[in-house]
Amino acid sequence: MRCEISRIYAREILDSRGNPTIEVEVETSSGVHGVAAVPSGASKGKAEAVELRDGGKRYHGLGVRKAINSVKIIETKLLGLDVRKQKEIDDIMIELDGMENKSKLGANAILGVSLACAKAGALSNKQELFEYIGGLEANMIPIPFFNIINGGKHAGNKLDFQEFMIVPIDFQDFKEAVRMGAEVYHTLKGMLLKEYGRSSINVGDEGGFAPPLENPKEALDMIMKAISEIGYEKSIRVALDVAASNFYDGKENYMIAGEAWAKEKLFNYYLELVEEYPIISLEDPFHEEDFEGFKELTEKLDIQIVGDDLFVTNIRRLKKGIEKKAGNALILKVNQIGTLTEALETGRIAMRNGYRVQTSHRSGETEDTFISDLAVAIRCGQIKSGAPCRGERTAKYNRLIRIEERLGERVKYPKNFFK
Ligand code: 2PG
Ligand code: MG
Repeated sequence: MRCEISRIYAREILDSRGNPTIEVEVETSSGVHGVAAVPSGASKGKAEAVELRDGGKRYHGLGVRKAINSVKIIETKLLGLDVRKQKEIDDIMIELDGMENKSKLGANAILGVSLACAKAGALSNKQELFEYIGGLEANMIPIPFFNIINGGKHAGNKLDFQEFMIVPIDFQDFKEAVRMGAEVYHTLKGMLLKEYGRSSINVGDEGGFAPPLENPKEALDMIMKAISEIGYEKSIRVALDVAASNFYDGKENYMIAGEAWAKEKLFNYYLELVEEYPIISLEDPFHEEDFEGFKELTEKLDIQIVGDDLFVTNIRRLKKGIEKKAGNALILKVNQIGTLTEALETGRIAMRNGYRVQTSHRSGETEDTFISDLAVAIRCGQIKSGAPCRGERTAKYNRLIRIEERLGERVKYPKNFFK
């Protein structure tokens, strides 16, 4: 099949928050179309690659017409290239942009093209996307991290911690993990309704409930109650994304429920939480420049400590973290860095250095399910894609159900990741 890129074009579509985002189509000479839509974060790391937005009145400044224009510029450089030459394609775009943070053409424009090329490449080869990226080894279904209570920048409540997740660690197959997640989600819904009334079952950006709570322990208690009500104490654990940069005052304190907490107080609070609740993973426990804080907590606790804003899927920042022994896991978000090639390389470096990798969505998502295939392709064993609710979140989990079916006998599950 002829695989030369014959056309690249982009359009403005809406993301799950109702903000515009870019969708890119890559067409090849044999008529194959690869389509990819780009997600967008709300609690972004400062060192993330930059999204190009229009400014002005249209869409409150969030329009992506400038990024669409960038795609036109990119098209002129990529026409005629074999769409399967992913690294070459990504390198051309990196060079064309020329900025460390991709602010010239926009990481949203670049990523859209990068992912759409990968999809067109897979279609050209008549392969599933996960096989195309990961080869025959791509057979591990990730453990889902369901974010069932939302706080921080993802909700209108007073919870400072951003994500309260449940993690099925003991399941027969992915379908069952999804069922367990959904059952706890609905049990929790009933309990919140009873305890806090109707307003407590409103949902946040990632489909989790946003109850009128302030204290992280209250949220965890509700989750534990729901887990035990349904009898899953043995097979479900909990995980937090604190997203601490969002309530760091920029000097020395963390503002929690209106009070200034020194770092030591927060540190000790984590020890207490891990003691009291079956927490297996803590993401962004300290602000994004506190490599030292991550290191101390990783030394102290025998659980997964994940760097999100800390590493921003950036090779340079990850290497610094590895050197400083900060954290023991990387969140992998393709739009934090802007090309598939770089994201894969960051993931590889993490794994090579004994760090775990968790593939992740953004709070502003689309129906695109690229990350489901990516998680399987790199065999990272973990994915977080929000609650088992809302189309843009369930799209990812549903794609994994289909991939699992497709893999048949070849399917593998991560063993002994979490106890
Ligand atoms: C996070 C993400 C995704 P956002 O902090 O991990 O859950 O949030 O996309 O808003 O950065
Ligand atoms: Mg995070």
